[in-house]
Amino acid sequence: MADFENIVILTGAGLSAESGLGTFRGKDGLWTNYDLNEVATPEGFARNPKKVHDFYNLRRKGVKHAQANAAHNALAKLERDYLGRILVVTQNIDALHQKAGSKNLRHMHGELLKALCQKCDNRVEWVTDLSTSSQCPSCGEKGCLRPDVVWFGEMPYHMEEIVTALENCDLFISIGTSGTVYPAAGFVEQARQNGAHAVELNLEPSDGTSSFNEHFHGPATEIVPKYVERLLISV
Ligand code: BJW
Repeated sequence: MADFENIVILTGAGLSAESGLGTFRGKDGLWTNYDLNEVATPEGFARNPKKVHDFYNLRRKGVKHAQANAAHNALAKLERDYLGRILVVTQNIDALHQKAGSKNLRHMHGELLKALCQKCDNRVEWVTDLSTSSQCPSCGEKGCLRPDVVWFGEMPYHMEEIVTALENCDLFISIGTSGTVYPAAGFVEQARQNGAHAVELNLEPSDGTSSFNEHFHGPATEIVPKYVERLLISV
């Protein structure tokens, strides 16, 4: 019998930082170099779709070539070897959890290697550049595709399922996220209200650090494999 039966793991940009993908906040963060109102809101996209496509086309190239790191691999191993149920909820739009082998995974902020058609609502795999004249493979309409990512003011994906998982988990682990963006920033409180033990694994204390029962600070590639080993030994 495992110590914890239902584990929810929330991941953020810090998990992929050591795979060469940038984080959002802080000195070298994406939001230091780009205005999020211009590139990460539906209003910004309506004003200047080319600018938004250029921003995501550049990041798509990086994501296509990035490799999973020791932290992604450790989480995939946990899912394979742990006796309890593991759900990974990621805010990241990269594909590194899949590359590492995670299966029970929800992308709450969408996926960069997919496009969403604003005409027919279908999602399609998309690994090349998007432009204002790209054609939807589902409905054939031109100029209606956008990156399949969740911008500010939009409802994140899978919320019903995530809230149910938070209500039922007995361990909540947050990895590599600053805890500044809602609703993800509120997950720790939701989990704790239902009795879960909460653990923060991050380079530094996050904005919501006082909500957690335990903290481990350091690079994800060091602290995540160690914490996973601890969980696996306790089985
Ligand atoms: C390492 C490391 C290493 C570094 N090892 N660690 C006022 C109050 C409350 C809410 C709102 C408000 N005003 C507006 C809102 C809502 C808004 C919001 O939260 N705004 C805040 C800024 C205040 N939220 C929304 O609009 C969301 N939708 C919504 O709320 O819908 C309504 C709703 C109602 C009720 C229920 C449910 C919904 C949508 C948010 C969409 C966010 N989109 C983005 C862009 C996605 C596409 C893209 O990638 O471009 O998502 S923004 C960006 O931030 C991205 C990320 O997923 C998200 C979180 O960032 P993350 O992952 O935490 O990264 P960082 O950079 O912030 O932190 C990295 C951390 O890692 C740091 O702590 C480092 O120290 C650490 N680190 N290297 C370990 N090696």
